[in-house]
Amino acid sequence: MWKGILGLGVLTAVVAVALFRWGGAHAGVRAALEVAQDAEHRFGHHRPPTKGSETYQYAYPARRLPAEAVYDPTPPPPPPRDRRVHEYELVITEDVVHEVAPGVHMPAWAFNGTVPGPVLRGREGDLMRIKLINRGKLPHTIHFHGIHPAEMDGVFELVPPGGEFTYEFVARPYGVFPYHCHSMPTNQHIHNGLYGMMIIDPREDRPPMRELAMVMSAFDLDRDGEADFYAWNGKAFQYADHPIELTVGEKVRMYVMNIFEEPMAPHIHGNMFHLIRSGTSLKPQELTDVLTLGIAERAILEFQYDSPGPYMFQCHLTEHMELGLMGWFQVKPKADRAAQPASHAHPAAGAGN
Ligand SMILES: [Cu+2]
Repeated sequence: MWKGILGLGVLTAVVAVALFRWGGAHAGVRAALEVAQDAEHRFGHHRPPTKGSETYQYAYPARRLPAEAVYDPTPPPPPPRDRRVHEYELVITEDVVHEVAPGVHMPAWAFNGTVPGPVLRGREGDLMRIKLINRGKLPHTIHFHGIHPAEMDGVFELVPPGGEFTYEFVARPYGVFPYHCHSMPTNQHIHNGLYGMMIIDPREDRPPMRELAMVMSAFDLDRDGEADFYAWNGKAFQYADHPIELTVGEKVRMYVMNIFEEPMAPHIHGNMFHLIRSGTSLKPQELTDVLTLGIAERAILEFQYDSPGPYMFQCHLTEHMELGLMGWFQVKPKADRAAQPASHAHPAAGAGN
């Protein structure tokens, strides 16, 4: 009987302790809630607006960039292997009206009229011959990253207004490289839009994939030292307005580059990518879903989606994302693609491409 009384006592004590603890925890939660409610009450109406939101707030889908204004993310294909010289002409103008976000225009300086400039492509060991024509009012240059002689470095040899200069160098090594103006003040020349991506392929092509070239940058419209818009390929939200269509199982190779003076963190949703830093290797170094790129850093991301639907790709710095550095991959089921030629016969189908 004593055992029974003792057991009941122990049980009562355990229940009492548990009840006390539960009550204590509950009181703790209540206290925390009260603090939070108090803070909400005192500061809730005085939260600072998201930076840049007075200039522009994205409201999908009320405002859209016209389809024809979207920067085509498809780079030129790898050049034929028997073409040993890769020639480009880049014309700088300073009076380009650049639609940096739907309905928001800014005066830009541009290579061939677009921000970023065109993607240049060559092959390791081949000659790159790039003619710069300066149609602006200021001296400009082109500085390429990669290995080349000092006189082709595009820093000291300013090209005057109305002038021309042809840069020649043997493309090496293979990888992904920025090119940009290097006139002083350089941050102004770059920030105004004078930058682009150069892809140098290895002698043996990488495995064929759907390719995307994506430059990350930002725009400070009111010149207060804070960027107002961040963008993939020069236009905030353009791939949100016009998602990039992919297909389930389609292998994708995305070349990414950061040309702004803040870190960028490219991130794809619902997936992982094989990472090749700087594009200077044939083998991925890592499987991940986010990467930090310092200024002028770049990489190749390779991935494929296994299930259909919309997936965001963004800069993981939330302010960058909210001010434009986001977009969507619209991943279609495989069947869509297979069914298309039969159900929507295209006039050009069978024309040899
Ligand atoms: Cu310049």
